[in-house]
Amino acid sequence: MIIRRPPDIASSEITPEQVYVDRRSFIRLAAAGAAGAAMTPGSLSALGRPSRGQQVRFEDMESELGEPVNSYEEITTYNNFYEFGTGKSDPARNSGPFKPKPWTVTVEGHVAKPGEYHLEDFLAPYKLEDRVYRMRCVEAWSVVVPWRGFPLADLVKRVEPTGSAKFLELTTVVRPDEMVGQRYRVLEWPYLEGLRIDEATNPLALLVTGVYGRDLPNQNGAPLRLIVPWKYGFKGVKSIVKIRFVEEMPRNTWWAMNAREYGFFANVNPEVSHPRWSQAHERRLGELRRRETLMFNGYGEQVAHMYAGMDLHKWF
Ligand SMILES: Nc1nc2c(c(=O)[nH]1)N[C@H]1C(S)=C(S)[C@@H](COP(=O)(O)O)O[C@H]1N2
Ligand SMILES: [Mo]
Repeated sequence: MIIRRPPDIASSEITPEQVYVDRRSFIRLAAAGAAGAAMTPGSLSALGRPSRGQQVRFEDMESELGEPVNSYEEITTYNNFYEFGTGKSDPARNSGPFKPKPWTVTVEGHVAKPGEYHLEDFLAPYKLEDRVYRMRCVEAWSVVVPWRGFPLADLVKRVEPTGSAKFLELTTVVRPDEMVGQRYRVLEWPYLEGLRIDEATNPLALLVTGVYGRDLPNQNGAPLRLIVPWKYGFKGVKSIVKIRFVEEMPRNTWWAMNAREYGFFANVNPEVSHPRWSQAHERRLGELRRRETLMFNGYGEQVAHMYAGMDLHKWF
């Protein structure tokens, strides 16, 4: 039997999605309704971007590379979230009983201002933005998503890391009663992920609370998840309960599981194959053709400098 929790907003309100677009948002209109269609890859030029106060439908947005967003349906029915099962449709099917409210987030470790917060208090200082990001899964599929969230950098700044804080470790909740996949040891629970502190403060790294202008559905990591668009999708840890500032590189889940196949950095790199398949191409959800995978998922301009001098074949 399929048990699904009703969404936060009635489905009658979902289409068309309206959003009050802010100038800081990394979103732009599709050529159809926009002023200019020519965009240089990766540029954040204002050309073709909506002006402040303009009402925009999420369906009409594009990524920086001019790719249309995937549908809400695609984004919320084809997921990886092993806490709810290993199949792509398992998270949507099995996450109904999960309760993302109330929620507590703990910030601890090498920071001047640690704390334990109700989610509402945790989020209060930050301004949410809508940003269209491409996501590339290590399994060679990709999806373009209008996420809603705020830069992880804003949080890092706020909690005042000490000199010993070299990495962040972010941890998913453990609730086998509500997360049927956690009753099996397919992975070590809790799922955890890590970023180096410079990666965590890169303006692209986003703490996400919503998609398509709505609260995250359970299958996408309600109520709080990470999105690091230049890295493989598994870095985007879902349903976060703890953010710890540490001195040592955290042993993230997939690396701990299989160090030969998954590394700590997990930067999207078409030149470094996974041991069992090439990473040179990808299939966008909703398309049949193969697309070429771009270095750093197309975000090189904003992130390549962080890895200058590193051997990316060794640090994959
Ligand atoms: N806690 C947790 N977070 C997770 C996963 C998971 O299994 N458990 N899967 C990861 C993988 S492999 C991917 S590709 C993305 C998928 O995010 P999406 O379902 O929103 O597209 O979530 C990541 N975050
Ligand atoms: Mo993934």
